[in-house]
Amino acid sequence: MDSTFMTATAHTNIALIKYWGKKNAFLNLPTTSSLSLTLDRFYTTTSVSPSETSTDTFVLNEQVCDATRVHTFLKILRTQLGDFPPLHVSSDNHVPTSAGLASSASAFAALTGEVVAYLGLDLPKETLSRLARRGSGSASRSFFGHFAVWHEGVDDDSSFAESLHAPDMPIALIVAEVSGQSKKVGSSEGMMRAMTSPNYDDWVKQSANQFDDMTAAVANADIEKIGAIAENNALAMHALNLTATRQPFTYFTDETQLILSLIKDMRRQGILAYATLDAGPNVKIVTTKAQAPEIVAALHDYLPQLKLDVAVSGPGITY
Ligand code: 2P0
Repeated sequence: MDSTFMTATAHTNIALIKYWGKKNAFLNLPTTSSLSLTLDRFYTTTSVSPSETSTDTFVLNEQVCDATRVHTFLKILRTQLGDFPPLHVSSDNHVPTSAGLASSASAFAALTGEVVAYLGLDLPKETLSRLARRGSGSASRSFFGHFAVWHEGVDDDSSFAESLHAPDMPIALIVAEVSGQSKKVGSSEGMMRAMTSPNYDDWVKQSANQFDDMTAAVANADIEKIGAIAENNALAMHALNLTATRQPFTYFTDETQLILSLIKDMRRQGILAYATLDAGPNVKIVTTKAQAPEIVAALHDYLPQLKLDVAVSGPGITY
């Protein structure tokens, strides 16, 4: 074990082509491949050391937690990496829990990278992504800077993420924090309900086409096209929630709808602004670094209480 690897830092990511459904819940194999942008502003730092007790212990933002998901995940890592003694895990989330950004992506990526480094193992990021996937699907994409793809795969070995090796581009993502409330339907539950929509199979097919179109748009650094495809993909995902045959639901609030219509108005005025939404009511706006201040100002005029953050492309995991 190499205790000189003290801390791993992983950034969160926003899916531009979404993961919204599992074909194998035990292995966390998704029904679609997904594609994401890693963000600079939001990240998790994690360090591990030997536990002072006979069990794994976990401290998050300096508070002791009984995080079942972390304990379960450490058991999975022991089956995959070989047994290791109980660990003390200390994490700090620099992802405001109220920002509507999945802290589970950066959290499980940082934890995976840190444990593997602590054990003195040198594994490629693709292998780390496979391991992290078992903790939280979106974590598989958080090892890579800029753009990443997670290939759905057909089994544990073939479902992993890798860098998209995209050109640099002046893309920005504005996070509009609509609600500080915790999610009313968790992601795993939301996905299960969405899969009962009669439109689900069509969405899977459409997503595969959009994945190819998005890959081309990213290679061409075509931010307008990236935004347009991302918005379409996200709205189709949220339509599945509404049309679920078992417990249909929506994450949207009136304020979400208002922001979506303001974004449309901005587009009519020639501003590059497209929305994407995850498992909550907050809206993330794909735009350019140059146009972000104008969009922030316009939203602030309409909704002075709305909390707005501008993020740009972030790095992969660091130690
Ligand atoms: C995504 N989301 O691709 C999608 C879009 C939210 C909406 O991945 O069940 O916390 O732990 O694998 O990764 C959020 O779900 O779900 C998510 P689990 P996760 O980013």
